Amino acid sequence: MDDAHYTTLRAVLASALISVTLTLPVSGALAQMSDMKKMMNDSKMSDTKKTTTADATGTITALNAANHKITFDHGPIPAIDWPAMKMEFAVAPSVDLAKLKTGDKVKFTLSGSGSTYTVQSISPAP
Ligand SMILES: [Cu+2]
Repeated sequence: MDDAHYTTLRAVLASALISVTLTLPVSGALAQMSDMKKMMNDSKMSDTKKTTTADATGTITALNAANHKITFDHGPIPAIDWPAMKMEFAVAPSVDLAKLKTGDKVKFTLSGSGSTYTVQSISPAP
């Protein structure tokens, strides 16, 4: 083998080595990223698909008519695995907030998914 061929062979080997060392980690990272994207898409899709409805009881602690929101001090909601807490909800347009007042004890229905639930109905608690 003359010098020129040897040099060419070394250059080919070196570039092959470099491309192997560079390609492996990059393609590995890309595969991980696409896996993560797939997982994120899957969880997003299942979140939007899976709408849960739950009944609850609570006391109205605040009414926000301008934004059509209501705050309940509500009891545990086993259907969606929630402990008792005080929190604000968006209220469906069909619900008339004008009939309600702070301090009212009510039953209400939620529907939604993940941590985003909307109040679908409100009625006086017995
Ligand atoms: Cu809550």
